[in-house]
Amino acid sequence: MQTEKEDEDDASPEEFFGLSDFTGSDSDQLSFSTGDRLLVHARTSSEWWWAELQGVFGYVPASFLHQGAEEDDASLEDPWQDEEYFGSYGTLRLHLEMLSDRSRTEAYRQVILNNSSSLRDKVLMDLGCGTGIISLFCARLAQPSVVYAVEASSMADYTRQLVKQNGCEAVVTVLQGRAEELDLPDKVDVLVSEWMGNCLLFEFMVESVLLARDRWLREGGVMWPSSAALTLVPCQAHSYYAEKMAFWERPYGLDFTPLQPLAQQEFFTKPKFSHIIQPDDCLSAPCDVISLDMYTLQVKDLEEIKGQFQFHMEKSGSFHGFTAWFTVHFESLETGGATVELNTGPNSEPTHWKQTLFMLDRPVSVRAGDSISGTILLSRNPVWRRHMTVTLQWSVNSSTEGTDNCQVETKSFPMWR
Ligand code: GJV
Repeated sequence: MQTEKEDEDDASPEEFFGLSDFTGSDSDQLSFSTGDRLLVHARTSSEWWWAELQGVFGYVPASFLHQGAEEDDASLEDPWQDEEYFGSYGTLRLHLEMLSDRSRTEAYRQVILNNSSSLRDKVLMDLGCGTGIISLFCARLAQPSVVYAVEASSMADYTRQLVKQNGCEAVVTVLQGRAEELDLPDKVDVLVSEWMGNCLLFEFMVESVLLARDRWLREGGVMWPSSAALTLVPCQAHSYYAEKMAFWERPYGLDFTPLQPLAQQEFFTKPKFSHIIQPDDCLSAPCDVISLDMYTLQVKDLEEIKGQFQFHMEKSGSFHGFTAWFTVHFESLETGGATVELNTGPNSEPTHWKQTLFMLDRPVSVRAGDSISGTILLSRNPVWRRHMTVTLQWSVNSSTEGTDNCQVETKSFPMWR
C-alpha cells in the first residue's frame, strides 16, 4: 500500500496536446491553442484537469486534450459516434418512446392535415424517418407525388415493410443511408424532419437537416419545422435538491456533509435531462433566449450560439437553477392557415423531451421584484460533434438591498462531453 501511494504522489505529469483552442472563463482556467503541449498534474475530475502550460498552472477541460501529437483521439473513434448513434436507432426502444409521445407525433400529423391541399403533387423529404410515421401521415392524409423517407439506421428495413403493409409503397420511397450521402433524381419542395434533441440541439442532427436543405431543397421550398426557439426560466428544484444534496446533512442522525462537494460534482455538473418542472416552480415568466430560423441558419452558426435573458421574479423562493425547453413552429402553406406549434414547456402537454435542469452549485434566496439577468452560450464540442457545453452567466439584482451586490456568476455544463 505504502509504495503504491508513494508512486502516486511522485507520478510525473502526463503530456497532452490541445485538440482545439480553449479560452478559460476565469482565472482558475488555463487558455491554450490547438497543438499546445500541456503537462497534466492531476485528473481532478472527469471534466477538469489541473495542468501546466509553460510554467503557468490552471484547470483545463479534459475533452479538449489528446495524447500523442500525431494520433488524434478523435481519429481513433468517430467524432460523430455514428455506430453507436445509428445503432441505438436500429432498436425499438427510442422509436417506441418517440411514437408514444403524442404531443410530438400529433403535432406533425396536424401539420400534414392542415396543409393537405398544398401538399398535393409535391415532392417531400422526411429526413431521419425512423419507422416512417411522418411519411405515412403524408401519404395517407395528403396526395404528394413522392415522399423520400431517409433513414440511416437498420430500422429502414422495417420501415419499408411498414410502408408496404399500409399500402403506401406507390408514394413513399424508403432510402437507407445517411442524408449526407443521398442521391435523388430531383430536388424537393418540402423538407420535414423531427431533429430536435435535448435542449434543442443536443445530438446535432440539425446539421444533417441544414446540409440536406442546402443540397436538396428547391428555391422557395418549405422547411418543417420552420423555426425553433430555446426558452429558459429561473426555477426552484426543492425535491431534486433535497434528494441529491440536502440528503447528506443528517442521514440516520449522522452528519455526512463532507460528501456534499462530491455530490455537487456528481449530480450538478451535468444538466439533468428529463426533468419535469411544475409551473409553480418557475420563479418568473420564461424568456426565449435563442431563436433559429431554419431557412437562414448555417452549419457554422452552430459552433457558438449566444442568448441573453432578463427575468423579473414574480415570487420569493429558492433559486436552485435554470430550466430550459424548446418550441418549434411549422409555417402554414395555405393562405390564412394557422401555424402549428410544438411546445415542450411546462404549460404544454408533457413530451418525451421533458425539460432540462441546470443546477447552481448552491441555491440563492430571491424575493419577488428581484431580477436575474445574464447570458447563455451553447458551445458545440470541437471534437465530439454531437455534444455541446452550455455556459450560463448571471447576476441577481436585489430590489431591496443596494445595487452593490450584483456579483456575476458563471457555470458551464457539459452535455455530455
Ligand atoms: N441521415 C439519415 N437518418 C438520420 C440522420 C442522417 N444524417 N440523422 C439521424 N437520422 N429528434 N433527435 C435518423 C436516426 O437514425 C433516427 O431514426 C432518426 O433520424 C432520429 C429522429 C429523432 N431524433 C431526434
